[in-house]
Amino acid sequence: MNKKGNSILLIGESGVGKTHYGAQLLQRLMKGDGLLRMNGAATNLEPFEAALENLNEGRAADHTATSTYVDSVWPVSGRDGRMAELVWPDYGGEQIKSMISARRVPTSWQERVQTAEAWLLLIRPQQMRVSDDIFSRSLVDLRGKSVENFEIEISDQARMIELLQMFMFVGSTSERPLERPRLGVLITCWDELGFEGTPADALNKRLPMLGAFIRSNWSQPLILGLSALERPLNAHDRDKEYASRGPEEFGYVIRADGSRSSDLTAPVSLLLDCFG
Ligand SMILES: Nc1nc2c(ncn2[C@@H]2O[C@H](COP(=O)(O)OP(=O)(O)OP(=O)(O)O)[C@@H](O)[C@H]2O)c(=O)[nH]1
Ligand SMILES: [Mg+2]
Repeated sequence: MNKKGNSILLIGESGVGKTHYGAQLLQRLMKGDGLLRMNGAATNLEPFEAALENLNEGRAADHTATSTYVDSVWPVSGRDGRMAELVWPDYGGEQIKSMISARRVPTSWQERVQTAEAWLLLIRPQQMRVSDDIFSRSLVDLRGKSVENFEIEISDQARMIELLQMFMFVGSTSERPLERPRLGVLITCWDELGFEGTPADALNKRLPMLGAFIRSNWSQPLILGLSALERPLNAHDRDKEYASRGPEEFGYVIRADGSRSSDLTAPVSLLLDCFG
């Protein structure tokens, strides 16, 4: 068992669903009916247990404090009995935002980038702004606009690309297309997208520049959809049906071919080579 080999660098800005996925994943690992199951004592479960308490009552969990960074260590085994120690983090997503704006990767993050076996990028298209340009609006519509009215800022797609490039630099990845670290892209909150098709189609349609960047830099990116909750929950009002059926009855993954699976452990199992 090699810790270095099995840590996943979870990359996601605030509000993409890191904590809710972590909580649901932890519960599925404990239940043990998916591709991966918990096999031993896990540590540092507090952030996920707190989120699960809320989900059990049919409520959404809180936003994670900006400065938090917790590595939870989960001993897992696959169907064939192979074991691994999965390092699953929870952190305040603003850390990602500040790395992009400061163009600086703190030492603690440099180490995570360099030692991770795989990177898992969580993206929630509904919260990414896609600005108007000549591809989304005709020139006639854009012509009348005064330049002074525009606040010049880098688009959300470009920010994510910037971040990946910073991590690629820090991780000294020089060969192209990249095989290592493996890259997984999870399109989160799939239920709110209302998209029929494969996750790769969704990425290319909603965020074409980011999709093109990923395709041209990684040889085999794994692009999946995820709805950790299956429906929107509120932090204050209880969803009684959710509470009575239990959060374990909810949540799904959209596989690369567009089919749906209730096994929330599948993305991790597919990403980690030791289960491949
Ligand atoms: N509709 C829907 N909403 C979801 C899903 N997963 C999470 N959410 C909502 O998305 C919001 C953000 O989820 P979090 O898990 O707290 O996001 P986070 O990435 O941990 O954010 P920070 O802690 O701020 O970094 C919450 O209000 C959740 O209710 C989902 O599968 N479907
Ligand atoms: Mg969180």
